[in-house]
Amino acid sequence: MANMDLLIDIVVKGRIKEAKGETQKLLDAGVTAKEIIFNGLSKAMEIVGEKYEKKEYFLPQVLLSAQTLYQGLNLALPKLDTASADAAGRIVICVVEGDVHDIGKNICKALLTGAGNTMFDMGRDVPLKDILQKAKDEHVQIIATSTLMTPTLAGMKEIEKMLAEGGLKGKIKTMVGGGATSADFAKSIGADGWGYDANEAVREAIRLLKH
Ligand code: B12
Repeated sequence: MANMDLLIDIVVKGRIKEAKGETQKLLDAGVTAKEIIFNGLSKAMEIVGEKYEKKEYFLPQVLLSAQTLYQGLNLALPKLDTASADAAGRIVICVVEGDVHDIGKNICKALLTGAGNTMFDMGRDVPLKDILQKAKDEHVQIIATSTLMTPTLAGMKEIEKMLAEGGLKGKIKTMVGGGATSADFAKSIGADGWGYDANEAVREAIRLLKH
C-alpha cells in the first residue's frame, strides 16, 4: 500500500534507500507528482526544519533528509503535469550568491517549465553579476531569484540596483521568493513580484508576462 505518511517519515528520518521506492509506489497508485511534492516531500522538510530549530536535529541530519528528499523529488519532478501552457516567457532562475538551499528553487523551476516557460537555471550560490549577464544574453523577460537565508537578502536588493544602473529596470522584471523573503520585502526592494510557494511563482510569472 502506498502511503504519503510513510514517505514523509522516510524523508524526516533520512532513510535514503527507501525514498525512491516509496515515491514510485505513490505514483503507481495514482497519486499525482504535485501531491507528492507539496503534501509529501515539502511537508517532510517543514518537519525537518522544526526539528532543526528545536535542536533535535543538527546539520548532518538535515543534509541526509535533503538528500533523501531529492531521491523522491528527482522521480516526481519529470512527472509533473505539463499540460497547461499559460505562460510562454523566458526566465532566468537561481539561488543568489551565498546560499546553497536549492530544493524550493528546483520545484519552482519545474512548475514554471510545466506552465510553458523556457527556463535558464543557473543553479545555486550564483554571483549576482552572472545573473544579470545571463538575463541579457538570453533576452529573458523575468529574473526569478530564491533565498532562504537572511544575510543573502541583500543580494536581491543589489540585483534591483544593478538593473536600475544598467537602464533595465522594468524592462527585465524580477520576482523573488524563498523562506527569507516576504511580500513586504519584495516591495521594499522594488521587485516586481513575490510568491509564497511554487504555485504562486507560476501565478506571478503569468502576471508579469502580461504587463
Ligand atoms: C534543507 C535545509 C538545508 C540543507 C539544504 C540542502 C539543499 N540542497 O537545499 C543544508 C543541510 C545543506 C542546509 C545548510 C545550511 N542551512 Co539550512 N535549512 C534547510 C531547511 C531545514 C529546509 C529548507 C527546504 O528545503 N525547505 C523545503 C522547500 C520546498 O521550501 P522552500 O525552499 O522554502 O521553497 C518553497 C518556497 O519558499 C517558494 N520559493 C522558493 N524559492 C522561490 C523563488 C521564487 C522566485 C518564488 C516566487 C518562490 C520561491 O517555493 C518553494 C516550493 O513551494 C531550512 C528550514 C526552513 N524552515 O526552511 C533550513 C534553513 C533555511 N537553513 C538555515 C541555515 C542557517 C543553514 C546554514 C547556514 C547552516 C550552517 N551553519 O552551515 C547552511 C547554509 C549554507 C549556505 N551558505 O547556504 C536557516 C536560515 C536562517 C536564516 N533566515 O538566515 C534555516 C531557516 C534553518 C533555521 N531555522 O535556522 N540547510
